[in-house]
Amino acid sequence: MTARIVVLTGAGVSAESGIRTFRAADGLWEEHRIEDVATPEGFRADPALVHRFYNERRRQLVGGTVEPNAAHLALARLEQQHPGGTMIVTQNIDDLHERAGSRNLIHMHGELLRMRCVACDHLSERLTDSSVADACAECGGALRPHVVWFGEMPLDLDTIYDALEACAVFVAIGTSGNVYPAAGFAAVAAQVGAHTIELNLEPSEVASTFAETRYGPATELVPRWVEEVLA
Ligand code: BJW
Ligand code: ZN
Repeated sequence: MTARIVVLTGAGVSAESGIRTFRAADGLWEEHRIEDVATPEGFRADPALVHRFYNERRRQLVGGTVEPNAAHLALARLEQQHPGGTMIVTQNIDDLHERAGSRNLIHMHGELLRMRCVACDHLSERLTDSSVADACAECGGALRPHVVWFGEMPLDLDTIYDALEACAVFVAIGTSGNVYPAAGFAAVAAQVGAHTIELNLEPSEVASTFAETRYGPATELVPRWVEEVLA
């Protein structure tokens, strides 16, 4: 079924679960240079550093200290109960949407709990620390986190643009609008006549491209908006 509601989520949807965002004053980019940990060049220069950066974040997911919050749960309920179809496109590499029950889900920037072979692209599940010594089970090649770094192509873009071009409602939740192509999705949806809504703690960089904006914590705004849609 074509998804008539497309939901784009960013780090803000997981913030209240205890996962740090990128660009806040206490965000991940305050402690790490983007060039070092989120580019293919950074990985080539110091793969051990990049493995450590993602290991720390993976431990948070696997250790059971973070749980889906009311926003993730409301979005899963929307998918189950909205007859028109819902697709979630998340920029997040955590697994909180699937743990909340969402199934029609695209991880456009990859997944922290998977590794990818640099030689043959084979994907494998990873729940423990990774290192430069790890080798692909298929071909013996080196493994890297299955995440999309700057300068790399985001995943499943054809499916995402098909959904954007057919949607009636586009909602962006907890994303700062700094990173493209995701920051341009609202403009694409508006172009085809969709109603566009931004739900965020504060106006994003692309707030002016939305028809409707609401500001506050995701755990309050998202359940309220889902109630309205399902009413
Ligand atoms: C709350 C809240 C609460 C807090 N409740 N809200 C010039 C123009 C246009 C594009 C480019 C350009 N120069 C370069 C580019 C392309 C580049 C790009 O966009 N660069 C910009 C910096 C300008 N993009 C790319 O390279 C992408 N690929 C691409 O374009 O491919 C095409 C191509 C490739 C090659 C050749 C030719 C074409 C790839 C981008 C990959 C991004 N990867 C990362 C890391 C992933 C792995 C990891 O997690 O480590 O993805 S970067 C990081 O940013 C991560 C995130 O998914 C992404 C977005 O961040 P997000 O989610 O918005 O988080 P924050 O922290 O920024 O914001 C949080 C928000 O939440 C805030 O607004 C808060 O207010 C809010 N919030 N608490 C509600 N409780
Ligand atoms: Zn391989």
